[in-house]
This record gives sequence, structure tokens and C-alpha cells, in this order.
Amino acid sequence: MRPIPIAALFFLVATFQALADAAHTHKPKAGVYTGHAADLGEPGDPKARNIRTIEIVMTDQMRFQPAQITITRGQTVKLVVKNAGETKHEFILGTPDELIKHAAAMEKFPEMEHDDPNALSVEPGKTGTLYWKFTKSGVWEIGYACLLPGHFTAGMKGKLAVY
Ligand SMILES: [Cu+2]
Repeated sequence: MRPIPIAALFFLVATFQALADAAHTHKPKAGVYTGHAADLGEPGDPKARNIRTIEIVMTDQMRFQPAQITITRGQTVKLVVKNAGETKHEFILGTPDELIKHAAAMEKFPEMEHDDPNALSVEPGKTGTLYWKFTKSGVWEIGYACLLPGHFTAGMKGKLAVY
């Protein structure tokens, strides 16, 4: 058996660390939100004025309804996410890059729980609520997703546009 080159080991450790960081660290500094989904804005204040409510339904067909949402930049949104299925689903906000990396991590560590301001884990028949302030404009082909193993690859994702 050939020894594994040390450089490859460093690469593996660095990759794992990057995944772990992407998945679960928050480094707030000087009041600027730098946690999950920071490229989409920041956690919303439930007491903000002019909150827009958007209802999203999750199904066992591995779909979000609607599968696309459009938001005005600067708007604080109350996302009311109902699980209409008979299995658990998640609603996680993020950029395509973040969500794809995170989905890969979830395949390896299916028991990973999400307790983050950009994420909801919703039991069957229940409804979860998440407040988010969309401070950055852009169009993300994947802006929210369910990252439970198999769900993301089955198409459980939605498009996000902020103008
Ligand atoms: Cu799901």
C-alpha cells in the first residue's frame, strides 16, 4: 500500500474544516452579521415595521410551493413555512454555493441538526416561522432548499430574486 501523501491529508483536513465552518460557525463582529446566508442579508427583527408575510408549503413530492419568490431589497420578510407532508422537511436560506456544499455535508452527516437563524426544521403537519431581512439584491437560482438527505437532489429547492 502506498502511503498517502501528506499534502493530500492537509487538503482533506482543510476541506472538512471548510465544510464544518460553512455548516456551523458564526463569527459576529462589530454588529455586522457574517453567519449563514449573509450574502442574502441578515436575520430579521420580528418587531420591524412593514413586515411582508410569505407563505411557503413543503410537500413529500420534494417541492416548495411557491418554488420562486421575489422580494424588494431592504424588506423584512416573515416566512411562514408549512410542512404539508408526512415526513420532516427543512427550509434553509442560502446562496447556491452554500446550499450545495451544505447538502453534500448533510449526505455525510444526516443527523446534523439546524439551529440557525436562516434555517427551519419542520415536523409533518407543523408550521415554522423565520424572519429575514433581504438587504442585498440579486437573483439566486437556488436561494432556499431542504437539505435532508435525498431531498435536495430530488429537487427540493427554490429560486430567490431580490430587487
Ligand atoms: Cu425535504
